[in-house]
Amino acid sequence: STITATTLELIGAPTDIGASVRGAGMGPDALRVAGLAEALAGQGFTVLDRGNLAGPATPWAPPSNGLRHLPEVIAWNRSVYSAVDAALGAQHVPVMLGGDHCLAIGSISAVAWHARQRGKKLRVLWLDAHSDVNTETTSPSGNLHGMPVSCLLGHGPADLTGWSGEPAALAPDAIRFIGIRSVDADEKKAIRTLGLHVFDMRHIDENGMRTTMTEALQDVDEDTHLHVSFDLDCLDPADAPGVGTGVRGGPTYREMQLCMEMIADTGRLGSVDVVELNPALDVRNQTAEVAVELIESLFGKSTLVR
Ligand code: B3U
Ligand code: MN
Ligand code: MN
Repeated sequence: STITATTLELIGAPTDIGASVRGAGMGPDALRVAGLAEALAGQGFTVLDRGNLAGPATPWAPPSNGLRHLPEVIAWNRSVYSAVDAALGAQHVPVMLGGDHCLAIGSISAVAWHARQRGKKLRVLWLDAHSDVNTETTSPSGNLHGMPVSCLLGHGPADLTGWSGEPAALAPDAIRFIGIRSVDADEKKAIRTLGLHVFDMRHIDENGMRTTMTEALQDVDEDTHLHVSFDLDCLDPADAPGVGTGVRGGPTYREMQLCMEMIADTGRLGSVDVVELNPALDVRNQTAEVAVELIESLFGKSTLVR
């Protein structure tokens, strides 16, 4: 697999600016404490830990015009965009350590720009309990971590769309949602209207993770840049309690391991987000440790021989 010759860049984005619960800003360091860099280096990768990006503090202000902390969310995403852009420009694989999921706007916008430059098709796997496809008019909370998909599809606030150089960073059929089980009423409408490909928990329960991932990875080929946006609340809270908005009934540790292994098997993984880890709510850093083990599998630990 081509991935073995790869340099990985860990990019910390320590903020809870788009979240509904505080604490995700401690995510990058919790992943470091759990040994992420050492684990990946142990797999034979060159790992560059770029440290943590800087950005504005979280004011914890109420929403304004349906959006909380919009200027600060823009500032953090600008930093994420330039760090991910630089990593991809150096032919490295960026691993953005959140932070909350609003940061995927900057991350995936940079990925979309580079994929287009390289003449690659982009496939995004959105591993999440939530569909994150609210807008400022539909969001029940105003929290931007519930809106990144809309922004990437070109339907968010003007200041958070168009960053990839196109009106939409993603076409609706470039994204696959896995593990979804908490969708607001207006999000359901958006999913139907846009024709988004959602593999929800019922689908996984009825068909199993193996079939689900075979479907989600269909048409991924040598011309595909694969991006994984891993919201840790995708996992069942029994395995991953350290998240701000856990939802019962998610994939188990074992199911998620298979999900990651099947992604690794494609050999097309080009960029990753690891978001919504909330150490303030975790139990002895267990969720960070689970995340490290799953990321090891995502980068091929169980299958590559060296
Ligand atoms: N859909 C709700 C809840 C939510 C979305 N993402 C997370 N929570 N983590 C919202 O606020 O948009
Ligand atoms: Mn999310
Ligand atoms: Mn979520």
